[in-house]
Amino acid sequence: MRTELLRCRLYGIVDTGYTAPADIASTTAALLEGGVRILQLRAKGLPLAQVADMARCMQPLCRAAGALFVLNDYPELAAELGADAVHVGQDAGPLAAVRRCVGERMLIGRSTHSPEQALAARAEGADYIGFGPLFPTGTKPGRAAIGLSDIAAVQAQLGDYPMFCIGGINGRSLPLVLAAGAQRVVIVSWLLAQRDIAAAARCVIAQLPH
Ligand code: TZP
Repeated sequence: MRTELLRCRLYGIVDTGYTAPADIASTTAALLEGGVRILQLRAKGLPLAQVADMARCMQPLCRAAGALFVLNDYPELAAELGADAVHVGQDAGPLAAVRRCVGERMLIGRSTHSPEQALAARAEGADYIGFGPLFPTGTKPGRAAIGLSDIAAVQAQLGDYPMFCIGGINGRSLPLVLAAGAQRVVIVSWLLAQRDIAAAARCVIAQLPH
């Protein structure tokens, strides 16, 4: 699973802030068709039973496409479902507790918002990190943008370790993010807003390092 993770350059998120429950399957399918190989369900503030239903809709589609399925925020549910990865924020407490909950096999991702948090997350045992938000974004309101200036130095310190730059990335800002040293990106709202999500994902992937 860790080898598959290393191959992932574009990380997609099906976020219920943008995708209606009825569209979960078609949006998932479009992202997978576009070549996304790691896909997260992010369902903030919804009842757990509904999150579980959505996860059960996405997970088999990801599996059939050979993509990693990531659940945001709910380690116990991720363990119950046998998700490939669980993604947690800074507020989730020590990663050792998350690891105990999900077992040795599952990947753990952690959101980080500074170089210090990025290095700490790896030291604590995260299999990958999100790093951002680079730009202000309505997907994470109230979280200050960290800009592009630390990307290259942090990625250099992390070597091959998967760091996914995130936050306000779109077709226009992507070249700036890549020029700043990003090797992997997460794009949420911009991708989900595209009329042809698969084509947009393909176009992004073609610009990323191979
Ligand atoms: N964590 C940091 S920024 C962000 C998350 C979940 C949201 C990114 O979404 P968008 O729509 O690509 O800015």
